Order: sequence, then structure tokens, then C-alpha cells
Amino acid sequence: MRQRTQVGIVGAGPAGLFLSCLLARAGIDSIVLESRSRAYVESRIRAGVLEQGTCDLLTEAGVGVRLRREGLLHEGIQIRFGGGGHRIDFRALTGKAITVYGQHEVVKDLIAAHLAEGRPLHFEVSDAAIEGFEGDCPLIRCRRGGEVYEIACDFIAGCDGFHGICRPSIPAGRLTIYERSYPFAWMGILAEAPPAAAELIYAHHERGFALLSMRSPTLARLYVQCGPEDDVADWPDARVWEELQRRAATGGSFRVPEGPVLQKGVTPMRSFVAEPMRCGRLFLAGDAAHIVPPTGAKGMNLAIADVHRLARALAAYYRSGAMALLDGYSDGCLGRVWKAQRFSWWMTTMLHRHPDDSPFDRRRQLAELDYLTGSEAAMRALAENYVGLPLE
Ligand code: FAS
Ligand code: PHB
Repeated sequence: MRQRTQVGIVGAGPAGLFLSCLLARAGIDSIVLESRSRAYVESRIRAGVLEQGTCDLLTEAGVGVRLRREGLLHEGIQIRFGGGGHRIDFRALTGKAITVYGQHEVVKDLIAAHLAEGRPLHFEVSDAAIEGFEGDCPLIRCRRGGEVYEIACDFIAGCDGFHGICRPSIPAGRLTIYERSYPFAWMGILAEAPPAAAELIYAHHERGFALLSMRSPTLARLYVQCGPEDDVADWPDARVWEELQRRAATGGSFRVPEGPVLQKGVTPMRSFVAEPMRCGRLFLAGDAAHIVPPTGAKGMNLAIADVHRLARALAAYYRSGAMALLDGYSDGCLGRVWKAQRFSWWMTTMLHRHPDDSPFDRRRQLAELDYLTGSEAAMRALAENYVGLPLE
């Protein structure tokens, strides 16, 4: 079966779903293809922090009602080291705030709007492949319900994440890859326990990093730095809790509230950028083009910013045939991507324990944390990056 649309979208993560939503608001048709089931993508625990700009875009597009009602508005975070905590007051330093709201909740809201508006979204497709994007007739081919299904379109949006098929479909030599790996990862748990504090706590400790986050007043999302090759089996619940308690300790009565662990998984740490984010009529967005370590809470926010720019460029094209914004898409995104890469690398480097650090490096790292938490200028620099740099 072959169908025709204006924009064929591969991937129903935040990037693909929000792009389809924005295109619909501009009267542009799209079809979204997803390899996993609806239940899977709606239960996949990932991001948890939304920049103010991301919340505003979701609200403007009419998919922010539940976010506004159930999201947790945070006006700061705490940096903890040497047994002491230091609050970074986002509101005072930038006038802005962040919202804690699970990525899977954003995905649920986007899918609900998608289906309520009758826009085509096909789950559990297999063998997706793309072709013709260097010419004038892009085509997406896949199997749906065992049948070959083809989408002829004007443009393809590669929103299929880091392990998708769109980026690898770009001919060798057309992309420049920039990447950096880290000698650690995160062991993350979702636990039925009240949050450790009213705001997120980023803890630097000689035993390693820890992050105390949440999803709701009864669901805690907690991470500890672990070995890059560690497996869930290496981290029984008791070990995770013990490390959280030790790394977040303040020498006072502070304890991380414990509870049943509902989900546990390893988050790899990598920095990755593929340039350019376009090849002919194929446009990459989100994790398909770039990955940041989650320490700066930037991944999903970057994906949303990419498709905001792509939707505007496609709307200009369909309005007047103008290619200028489409031609400027990649460079426009990469400006923001590289600032988020720098911030995420800096937060990761500053807050994690590096196995090969010399005693000099250790003292320098503590001095950096001491400088950060004692300088309004330094705290403002962190705050303005964390709440999100202005969207162009
Ligand atoms: P996604 O990976 O979300 O979506 C791509 C979709 O494409 C998936 O549904 C996939 O199934 C589908 N797909 C793949 N191949 C396909 C194929 N061949 N055919 C059809 N479909 C295909 N970011 C933040 O901003 N804040 C955080 O706090 C944060 N925490 C994180 C914690 C963890 C544990 C992880 C893993 C990531 C975290 N991130 C965070 C980053 C994360 O949110 C990503 O940046 C975000 O998912 C990117 O969204 P997409 O680009 O839409 O890619
Ligand atoms: C999360 O809540 O999952 C989370 C929060 C902040 C981060 C990373 C993850 O930097």
C-alpha cells in the first residue's frame, strides 16, 4: 500500500510527535511511523525536566493542559558537596523556572492529541527504510501488519533517536561526527517514595555523583554514578540506597526516603553531534542528530527546540516556496546544540568523580564547586543555561 503526505516522520518520541502537532497547526499533513507499541512509548521512563521555553511551546500548541496541572514548577536546584548544600535560585537569577514532568507524560499528551485530531500514527511498524531524499521524491518503506507500506512525501523528518535508521541512511562522508564518551554511567531507579527534597539535588561526593529527582509527590527518580560497563545485576536495590544515602549525606539528619523500586536501568553517558542535520529533503531532529549526557537535563528540550525550528521552516516553504529557513535549519539548530553540549559536558565534568583524577584534579574540582556556589555571576551562568537559553 502506498500513501502520500507532505512530511513523513520516522519516530514517535517527543521530536516526531511534537513536529506532527506543530505541522498540523500550520495546516501541513504528516504521517508518523513508530517501531514500538503505544504502550511501550507511553511507559518508557526518560527525561524529567522541561525548560520554561519547552513548556511554553507545548502550551501554545494546545498540548500543555495536563503539564500545567500536574507538572511540578521548580524555581531552583541544589548543588551538594563537602557535606553542604547550596541552592541555585533560578527565579532570582533569571526570572525563569523549570517544570518537572515525565517525558512519557509529554508523549502520552502528544499521542492523545494526535489521535483525537485524527492524524495518522502507525505503531509497531518494522523494517523501516528511507530513500529518494537526495532527489525530489523521498519515500519511506516499512512493514505494517506484515504488509509493505510506503509513504511518498515531500520531506522526511528523521526523529527516530540515536539508534534509528535515518542518520545511518545518509551516505558515508556526508556527515561529520563529533563524540565524546565518559568513564562512567548512571544507575537510575524509579521508586515509590516521596521526593528527597522540594527541588532537585545534584550531589558531588568522593564516592561518585548522585542525583535526587522526582516524578510526583509519591514517585522519586534517583540516579547514582556507576561504572561505564555496570549492569543492573551489579546494583541490587540495597546497594543503590546505600550509595544514595552516603553520597547525599550532609552530616545532619538528612536521609533519602526509601521505598519499593519500580524500575531500574543504566543511562549511558555520551556526547554526540552529527553535522549537518540535513541531507537533501531529509531533516534530522533530536537524538537522531545529537546526544548530551543527562546531567544538564537538555536532551528532550533540544529535541523540542529542533522541531520548533523545523516546523517554522516547513511552514514558510509551504506558504511561499521559500527555502531560506529550510536551508538555515541545520546551522540554526547546531548553534543551540553546541551550547547545550558545552553546558552538559561542564555539568558532567564538574559533578562526577573521574576515576583517573590526580589529587590536584580533585582539589581543583572542589575549588570549582566552591567558586560556583560562592559567585552570583557563576550561578547565573548555570541558571540561564539550565532554565533554557532563549528560543530564536
Ligand atoms: P526518542 O529516542 O525519544 O524517540 C525516537 C523514537 O523513534 C522512539 O520511540 C523509537 O522507538 C523510534 N524509532 C527508532 N527507530 C525506529 C525505526 N527504525 N522505525 C520507526 N521508529 C523508530 N533529556 C532531558 O531533556 N531531560 C532529562 O532529564 C533527561 N533524562 C534522561 C534520562 C534517561 C534515562 C535517558 C535515556 C535520556 C534522558 N534524556 C533527558 C534524553 C532524552 O530525553 C532524549 O533526548 C529524548 O528522548 C529525545 O527525543 P527524540 O529525539 O524524540 O528521540
Ligand atoms: C530526571 O528527573 O530524570 C532527571 C532530572 C535532571 C537531570 C537528568 C534526569 O539532569
